[in-house]
Amino acid sequence: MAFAAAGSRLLLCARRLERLTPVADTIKSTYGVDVHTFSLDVTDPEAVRQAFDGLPAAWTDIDILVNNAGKALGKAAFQEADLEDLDGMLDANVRGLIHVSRAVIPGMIERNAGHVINIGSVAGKWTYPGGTVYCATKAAVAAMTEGMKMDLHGTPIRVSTVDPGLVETEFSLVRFHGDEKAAAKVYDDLTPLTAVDVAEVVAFCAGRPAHVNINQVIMMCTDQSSSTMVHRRSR
Ligand code: 8X3
Repeated sequence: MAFAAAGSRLLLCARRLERLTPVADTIKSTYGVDVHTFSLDVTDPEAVRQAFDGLPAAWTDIDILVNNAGKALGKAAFQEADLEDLDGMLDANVRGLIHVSRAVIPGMIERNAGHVINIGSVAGKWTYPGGTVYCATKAAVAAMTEGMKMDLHGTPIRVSTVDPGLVETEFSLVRFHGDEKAAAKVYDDLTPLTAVDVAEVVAFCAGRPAHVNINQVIMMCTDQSSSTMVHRRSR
């Protein structure tokens, strides 16, 4: 919505089109911008290739790529964690970002314009117990952001990472495999960031003049000071 408010046309993709379509309709009717949606599972490299190869002609020139797909699965100690969970995080957070970026960046190079904005996490900066592989995937996002900027050195393509701390979304519900109580506890007694808080910063990065590359933004709610330091008001 932050991009639509600034007048951008939006190419939106997600696994669940039935969740995305109403969002697209709201954006169109509120901001009057064009929106094109398609369903995509970024963990499927062939689907990523086909989706971007098959975009309608009017939608092939992508100026800004926001790599937002990602998840945490489980919070067990590394030696006890479900291997499927660990692989699932690698697939979405690392391989997904690689495949989507590789599908989009060549067009940016051809057009001599573009901005890749990766959504990392404070988990990439501070590892925490039970988050070993999730934190590793987000450290990988930080490394890929740094490396992409270097590999694109000399082009006008910008590369940024926005690294939030606690944001109240479905993130924890997914992490705890649908356990609503466990998910609610994460945000209990504090004021977390919202998706809008993060979107506004992403749009701010994209809205800087062409000669300004914001490399990294670390953002946390005021009640959080590191991955493991969280102030719960009544405790
Ligand atoms: C989300 C932040 O602290 O739950 O990436 O890992 S945290």
